[in-house]
Amino acid sequence: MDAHRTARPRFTARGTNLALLAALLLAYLSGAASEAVGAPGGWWVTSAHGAAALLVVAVLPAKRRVVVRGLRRARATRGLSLVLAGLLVATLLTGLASVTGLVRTVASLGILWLHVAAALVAVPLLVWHALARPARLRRTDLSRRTALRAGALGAVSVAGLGGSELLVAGLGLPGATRRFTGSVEVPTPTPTSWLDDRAPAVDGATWRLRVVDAEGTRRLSLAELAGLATTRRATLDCTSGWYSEQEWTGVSLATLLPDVGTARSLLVHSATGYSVRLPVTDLGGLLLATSVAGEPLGALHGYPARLVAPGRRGFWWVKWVDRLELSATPAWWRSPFPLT
Ligand SMILES: Nc1nc2c(c(=O)[nH]1)N[C@H]1C(S)=C(S)[C@@H](COP(=O)(O)O)O[C@H]1N2
Ligand SMILES: [Mo]
Repeated sequence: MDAHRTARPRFTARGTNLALLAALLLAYLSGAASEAVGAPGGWWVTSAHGAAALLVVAVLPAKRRVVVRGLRRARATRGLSLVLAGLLVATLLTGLASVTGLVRTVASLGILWLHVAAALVAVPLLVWHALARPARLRRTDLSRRTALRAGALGAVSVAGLGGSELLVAGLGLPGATRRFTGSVEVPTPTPTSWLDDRAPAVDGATWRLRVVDAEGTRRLSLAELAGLATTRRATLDCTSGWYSEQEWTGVSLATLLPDVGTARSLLVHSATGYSVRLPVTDLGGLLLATSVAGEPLGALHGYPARLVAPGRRGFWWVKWVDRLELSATPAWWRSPFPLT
């Protein structure tokens, strides 16, 4: 028996594929979580996403060798694999463009919007690819050695992230001014709507807000709301990659709904059918705004009333609110992302 084995490469193809899969999983999970965080305390979530992206990059040279060998095999589905590779490279490049701030739009689409879009389109291909070319886990994969290697890679990517942030700041790149969510400041909010829901025509004189609590339903006019108004500074930060800090004037929901009783959540409903559900413990921080920067809300921004949810991402800031309803339903009943 030959005791001498040929020198093994630092990473086997199987090890490379598993490492890349693990890094991508981390990148996807932290990326999805990054879309949900809005309060500054969530900075570590977006930082983890940056570190996961660097992990992916660290595995790429090894993966390139696996790909070059794989392509020689001329499989019928090779085109699909190349499309997947293209989408993932596009995801990395748009991420890099966002971090450096060097490219902010492509064909008038925001760079973070493109980043998320490319990542999402890649998901079905990624699932197919991982199932069609399975790299099976072995017992020995869960060894101390793998754990040490993974830990070292993790430490290197966290250091790399710190280094890249310093570089972006040191070079004075435009990306240095982005918010911890990655969003870029705009002077006024950009009209943004899901599923193309549109401003309904509203006559401010006859419009009424329906407020539903344990006592029943009340109907409040714009004049009645104006009588209770206060002003607060808050940042609207859209997951498509822009943010704007403004003075919002409106009624605190704690004033509108002083007695929550046994209710657990508040449904904030739009005339368009869009809605979100928030925990009642949030009421004190929420505002039903009727003005922004001293002017009544524009039709595209929610006239006559919209939710202001400081510390939450833009999709919570329901526009064209027509009904506030306390209920016993738990707040998590709705997904953290708007699916309706
Ligand atoms: N009714 C309704 N409210 C909505 C939306 C929507 O599509 N419909 N989009 C949300 C999203 S994703 C964002 S970022 C903000 C954008 O507010 P703006 O249009 O005033 O900039 O509104 C939120 N409120
Ligand atoms: Mo948004």
